[in-house]
Amino acid sequence: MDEKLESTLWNIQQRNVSEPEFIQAVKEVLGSIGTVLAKHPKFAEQKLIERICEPERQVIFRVPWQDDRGEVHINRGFRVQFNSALGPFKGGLRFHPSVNLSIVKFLGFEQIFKNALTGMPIGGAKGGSDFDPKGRSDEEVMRFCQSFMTELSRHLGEYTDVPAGDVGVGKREIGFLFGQYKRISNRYESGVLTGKGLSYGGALVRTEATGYGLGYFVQEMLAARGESLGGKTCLVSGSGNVAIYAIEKVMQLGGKVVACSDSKGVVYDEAGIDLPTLKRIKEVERLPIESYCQWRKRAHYQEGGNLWEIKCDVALPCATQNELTGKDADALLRGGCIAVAEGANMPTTPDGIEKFTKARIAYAPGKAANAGGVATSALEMQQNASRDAWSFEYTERKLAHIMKDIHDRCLKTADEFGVPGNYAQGANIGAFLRVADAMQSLGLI
Ligand code: NDP
Ligand code: 2IT
Repeated sequence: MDEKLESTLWNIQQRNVSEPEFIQAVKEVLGSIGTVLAKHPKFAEQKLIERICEPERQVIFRVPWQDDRGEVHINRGFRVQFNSALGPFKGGLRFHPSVNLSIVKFLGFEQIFKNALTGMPIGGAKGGSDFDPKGRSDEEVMRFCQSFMTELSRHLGEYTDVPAGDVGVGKREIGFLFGQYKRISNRYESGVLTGKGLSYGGALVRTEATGYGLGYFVQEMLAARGESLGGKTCLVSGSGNVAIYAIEKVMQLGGKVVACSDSKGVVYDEAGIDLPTLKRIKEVERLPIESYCQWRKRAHYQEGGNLWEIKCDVALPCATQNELTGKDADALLRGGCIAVAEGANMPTTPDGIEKFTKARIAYAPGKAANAGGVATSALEMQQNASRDAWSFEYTERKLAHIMKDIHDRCLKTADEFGVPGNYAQGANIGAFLRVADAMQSLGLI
């Protein structure tokens, strides 16, 4: 990083001292744009970096709710509306006990660039709460969502800010949130949330979109190196929405996924993960991954195990931030891994990324590889705006096309800026250019 950028980063660090994840995300992006600033000195003169790194608006609020026994709980709600130069704020909501301002800001910051890469008219945002839905009844989750939306509703709108799901927020939560928004606003404003159920304005393929999009991205990455997914052994961390549909698409494309995980442990199934079993456990019964082995006797479960020590050709981290460290990267490279694509947001630590880059394997950052989720959210918004509903096949074709486009744009930009084959830099530069151009055109915003 050049001296000027170093000093900009230092200032951003001083202004956000207790936000390590946010600083990590900023540092990663700034590390890519030195050459852009050299080509476009106006961006630096107009303090574009400083402006992009400061959210347009941040809301933090109290969320009181009562559990089934009548006990009162108070959680903290967040919405960071980071950048609306390209379109209404757009990005998911995360319900997990680890949620804090640093995590919401890193996710919102990444979302600006991810959304720019999709080529669609959506700005960047993220929100959530430190509420833990695990072990809570449907009624408790509903009361929490209603209380959360009672405040959040003031800040939303189909032309203002459009949330969706993320960790701990799926169809059930989106249903409760939409129901409360509808009551408060007295409007059937379908486009205010995405990831909705099919009976009330949801779109086909949105459930599968992030994982499917990741599968398509990996296919493109391998094809660019004269390889394919056929016969490749793959690892997918996590076992939530992104992981499940990444496994499904990788298998459809000929790969074999032998292991997945959750926050408690790792399951290894040499014959390949059995999807109906995984879906029943995780989507219907909401059980820990350990129970997979009750149905698949030949599978092994290791509590607290490390997925990345299993030998593979392709690794897809789909759980959470910083889940794949430098040491894990060493283990993967030793095992012969040739491609890593991120389904989660920022799952690889900076030293992990450095190792993959040095080894010159194919490495795709989340903001490119997992953009299929938000891109399909934008397709849901299109359907809502035109009161239309597209078929699964038509929508999936659009998703595949979008992922190929993102892939090709990353490589083309990397070539143009003298870092051939570097998806991380190609993604950062391509996205930054789009956002910076829009911000410049809109005056001092
Ligand atoms: P889910 O809640 O459906 O699943 C999350 C999975 O990751 C679970 O297996 C969970 O295990 C595991 N996990 C979550 N937090 C942790 C943690 N702190 N430590 C270890 N394991 C953890 O979420 P999603 O599948 O939707 O999201 C997964 C990742 O993908 C996140 O990084 C998210 O930001 C990203 N993403 C999601 C998109 C979407 O459309 N949903 C779009 C793009 C990116 P357990 O059940 O034990 O907690
Ligand atoms: O990280 C992400 O891109 C998401 N959680 C999906 C956001 C969205 O608005 O669909």
